Amino acid sequence: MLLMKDIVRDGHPALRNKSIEVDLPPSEEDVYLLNQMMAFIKNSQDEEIANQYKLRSGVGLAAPQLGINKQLVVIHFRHNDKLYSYHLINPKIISHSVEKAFLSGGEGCLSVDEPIEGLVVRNARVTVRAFDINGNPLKLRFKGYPAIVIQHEIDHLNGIMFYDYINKQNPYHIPDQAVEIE
Ligand code: K3U
Ligand code: NI
Repeated sequence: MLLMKDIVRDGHPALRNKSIEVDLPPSEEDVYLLNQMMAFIKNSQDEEIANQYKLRSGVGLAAPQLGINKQLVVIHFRHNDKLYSYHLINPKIISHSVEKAFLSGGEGCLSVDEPIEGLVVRNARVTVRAFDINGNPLKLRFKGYPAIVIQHEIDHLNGIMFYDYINKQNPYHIPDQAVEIE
């Protein structure tokens, strides 16, 4: 079972490296890792388990956050009555909207222990190509909050942290026509 001690923190080189593509079909080792990552996220959302093991709650996890530079991501959350639960191999954003969006409360990260103030402006809609845990191709469209989450996770595969996007002069600067997500 993965625990918070397995999550590498800001400053670890794996969070700044570019991750390598995973061979398809995925190896047993990569399937095991994806399943462990999903179990961690589900456990982190279970109040009893999270309290028992002192897990911070998360909606997604990328392999670099375990110190492993492979293109593997899981997301698991409900939004507007729809379940977004995916094991993703080699996910890529293949197109995105011109419109931008940001979470009004900013973003957090399981690899960053302290809250960081400021707005993280991202694409409002993205289309992602990836492979599922069986090696089958997927094409997924995300908008609003799910689009923010998947961009945060794919950024981890490219060595990008959410705070890289925060405007240094004015952390709460809102670009023209960026949509606020509550
Ligand atoms: O956003 C978080 C959350 C947790 C429980 C309920 C609702 C929201 C926690 S932070 C989080 O899930 C990160 C996970 C990370 F760092 F491992 F990738 C993902 C994330 C946070 C905020 C915006 C987008 C993505
Ligand atoms: Ni993160």
